[in-house]
Amino acid sequence: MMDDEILKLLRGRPSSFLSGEEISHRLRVSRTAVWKRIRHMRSLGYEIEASTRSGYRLIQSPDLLIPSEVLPSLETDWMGKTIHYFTRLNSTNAKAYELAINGAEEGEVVITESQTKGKGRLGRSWFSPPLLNLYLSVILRPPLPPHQASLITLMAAVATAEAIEKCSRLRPLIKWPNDILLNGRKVAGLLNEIKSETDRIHFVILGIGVNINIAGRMFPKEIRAIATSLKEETEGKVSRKAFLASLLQALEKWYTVFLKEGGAVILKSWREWAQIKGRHIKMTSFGETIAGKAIDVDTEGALIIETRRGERKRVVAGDVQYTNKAPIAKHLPSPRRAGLRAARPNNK
Ligand code: BT5
Repeated sequence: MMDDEILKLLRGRPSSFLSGEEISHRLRVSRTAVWKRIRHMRSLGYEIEASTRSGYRLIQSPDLLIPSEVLPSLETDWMGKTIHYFTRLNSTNAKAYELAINGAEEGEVVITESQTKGKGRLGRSWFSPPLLNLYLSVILRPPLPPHQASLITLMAAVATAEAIEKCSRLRPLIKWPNDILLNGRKVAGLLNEIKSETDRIHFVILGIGVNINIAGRMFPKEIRAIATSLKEETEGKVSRKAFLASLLQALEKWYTVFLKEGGAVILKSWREWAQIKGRHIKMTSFGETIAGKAIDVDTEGALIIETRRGERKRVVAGDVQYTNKAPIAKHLPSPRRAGLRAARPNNK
């Protein structure tokens, strides 16, 4: 990608100008093409000084998720080492699926600055405005049978919760199966899609959306009361780059643990983040409404509910609503938060 290459050249000369002629020569494109890309990068928030005599100089980079911004701070061994970056896409999951069908490898990721058709589960949509949040899809090729695929969803939820805790110093709650809540509101959602045959997974697309720097008032009316962002909860801007690096690191760690040690370790951690045992819940699953007490998740990640009549039901998909209060979540010490926002209980 030309923008990336131009930035690499400019970064190599942090304190002096690089002439348009030299850039065009090195990249084998016209000087007009270089100028057009510089203009485009400025519109994305790059501060680039331009002088007719001396050329270009990079003054400051915005918090963009382009590979040359992200890769230097990424400490993973393989996860996210290839980033397919787009300023706009219909959906990162759709793009990653297409790439995986065409042979993309495990650990390749798709990132975009905005989605025009961000997907939620069951045909729902994911609100994905430009440049504020994270929209990510990871390609995985686990050597597992398809019935273990939902454990990958739980694994991804654990990794996302861990990255959120690290960057916000707040304790998120996982809501079965794939919502991550901060103070009772949804800060992230996961949508995993799988291609498999009877006894083998071909690939899993882990789709993760995290609200990072969006202000609460920018959410559409319908979700304003149920959605939140890291910025809203911590009252400070969060670096998307740093968050992405933490998330990819956590995903690599938990996926490796899962493949080496099996699902039990994932379930143990998931249970700690979800605190679901004993919660009273109401849910709809394939048109059926079920109310009762959550007993646990089983070894395949399905939710076991005991109805009021004492009947046990096993649910593999659906939307959970809690009807009693959550245990008080532990907050990590954060002086700013303790002073300003301690009043809102984590009660959804
Ligand atoms: C999810 O679905 O929570 C999965 C969301 C996955 C989004 C990522 S972004 C990268 C990747 N590429 C994609 O195309 N998708 C994935 P679900 O549980 O069905 O929740 C969807 C519901 O959450 C909607 O019906 C709204 O009520 C609400 N919602 C929509 N956008 C939201 C947002 N930005 N923040 C919080 N809630 C939202």
